[in-house]
Amino acid sequence: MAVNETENAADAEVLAASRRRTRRAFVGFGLAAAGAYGVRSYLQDGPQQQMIPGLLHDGYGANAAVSRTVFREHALAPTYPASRAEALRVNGVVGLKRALKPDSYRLQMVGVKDAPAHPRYVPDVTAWEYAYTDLPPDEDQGHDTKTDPSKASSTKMAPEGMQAKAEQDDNGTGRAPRGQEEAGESDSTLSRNTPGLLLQLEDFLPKLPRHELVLQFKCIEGWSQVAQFGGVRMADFLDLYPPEPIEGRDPKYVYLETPDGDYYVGYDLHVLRHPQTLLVTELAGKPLTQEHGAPLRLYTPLKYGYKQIKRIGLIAYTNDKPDDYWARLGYDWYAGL
Ligand SMILES: Nc1nc2c(c(=O)[nH]1)N[C@H]1C(S)=C(S)[C@@H](COP(=O)(O)O)O[C@H]1N2
Ligand SMILES: [Mo]
Repeated sequence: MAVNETENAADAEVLAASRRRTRRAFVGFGLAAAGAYGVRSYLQDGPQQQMIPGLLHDGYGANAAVSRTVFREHALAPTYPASRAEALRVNGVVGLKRALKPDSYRLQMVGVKDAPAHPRYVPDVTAWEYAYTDLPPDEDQGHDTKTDPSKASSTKMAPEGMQAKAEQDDNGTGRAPRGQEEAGESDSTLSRNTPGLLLQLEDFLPKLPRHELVLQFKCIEGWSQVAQFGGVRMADFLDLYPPEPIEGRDPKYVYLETPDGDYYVGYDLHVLRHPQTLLVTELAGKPLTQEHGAPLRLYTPLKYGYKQIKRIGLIAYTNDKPDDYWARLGYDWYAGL
């Protein structure tokens, strides 16, 4: 495939640059060298030499300095031939427990430069109401009375109590409460009357080059799979909607959240600008399913699975280190590989 070939050429170039950089980094950061070696060989030796996830995690997973030094915007994770791609398992459905009605999808964007001049500007992005169905739209919604609710797929319905609670208790904000799962409400969730853009997929997908990447997906629980992701580069998307500078500079972070606010992650802006960080719309050449994060999820080979947020409802630039679902539950915020 043409895109892949171009990408491989680009990969070779960037890899060469990253080797030079990494060598320089070793001179400057002698202390980090022991830790960086493993990451470096994983990056450069590619698929033949695969790291054991547990080892990566224990050794350097929590070391933000190493992950910043080695990755920056330049080093690339190995890519694989499409024939190596596996059927990615579904893991984690926080924020996905009801099926989103595709027509009601909007991407909230906050902190964008000159937002008020944009045709998709709204004075309060939080006022947008997402609509849900009990069944994924690709499933038969006929009256099948034989369906055993205890065997229902996790996309079908929130537990009854949860939904009832969501309707009553809106804290006077006029919208459903956020953070209905184990980690609770995010400290970074938007307050009412936050202005920004309300984007539809058609606003940006046709404007951005598409990319297919076959990369390794690693969950901190110890499993990894090679999967084929299709979508657009996050870097290209962010260039289309650049940040309003804060004190003359780019903001440091980006906060992302599911439409219901139940799952959320924080990223360093430079990680999202990495050329292999994708806004994913397809998995294994097919549109994402709801459980894999339709219509839009994130994938970056720089981070563990728990940073790969599915069903993105909000992308917000910020200078405050954003809250993060699994960081609240004790995992490392950086989750670096
Ligand atoms: N919205 C949302 N995104 C999520 C999660 C989740 O529970 N909810 N789980 C994360 C974890 S821990 C992993 S390993 C990956 C799994 O992605 P997959 O189900 O597409 O394999 O999604 C990540 N993104
Ligand atoms: Mo995970």
